[in-house]
Amino acid sequence: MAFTLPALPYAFSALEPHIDAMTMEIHHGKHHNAYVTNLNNAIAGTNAETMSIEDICRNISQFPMAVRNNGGGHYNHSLFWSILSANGGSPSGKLAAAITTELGGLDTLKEKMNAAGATRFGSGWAWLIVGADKKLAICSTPNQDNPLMDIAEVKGTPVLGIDVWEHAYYLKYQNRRPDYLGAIWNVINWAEVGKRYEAAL
Ligand code: MN3
Repeated sequence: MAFTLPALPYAFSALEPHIDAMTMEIHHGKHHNAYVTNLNNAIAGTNAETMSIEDICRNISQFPMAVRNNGGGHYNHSLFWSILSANGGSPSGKLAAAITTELGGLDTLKEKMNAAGATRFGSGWAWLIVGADKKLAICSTPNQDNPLMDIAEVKGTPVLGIDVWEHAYYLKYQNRRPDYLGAIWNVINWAEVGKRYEAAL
């Protein structure tokens, strides 16, 4: 059972002007597709072929680096496409309440995630997670690691992830990662983040 590239739930141009269509097309069709292909090659003939991508991540220390890099790449990007939307609205319900009580509000959440993304040296991800204590927390990971992985410094269930690899923003923002991080909040799918939050509780 091979992993497959999930279809984007919107057009490449849907997130304009915040994320440009060419970046989306290359990011999804080339970068994510390569992670899927390389993951399938890396797990061919191993017990990972029958595992979910989440379970592979949770046990990643048992696998070679190719599975860590490409399995993380597949999980991270599948989540990333789902938490973006042209009309993302704002946090509501239990998620909105937790953002207020556990993080000090949405503005603080954005500031902390932007700082986590901006200070991640090289390539990686900024994350909003639900920790083992069921509380929201913010962290970042290098490369294609994620907080599900047993090797992660800060562990938890990701509910929102922001890709800070240059391939996610360079065509439009060049070296200005903070500008990309500022703009992405216009296209966060808060209903999906809320759904992931409640599932993680
Ligand atoms: Mn990427």
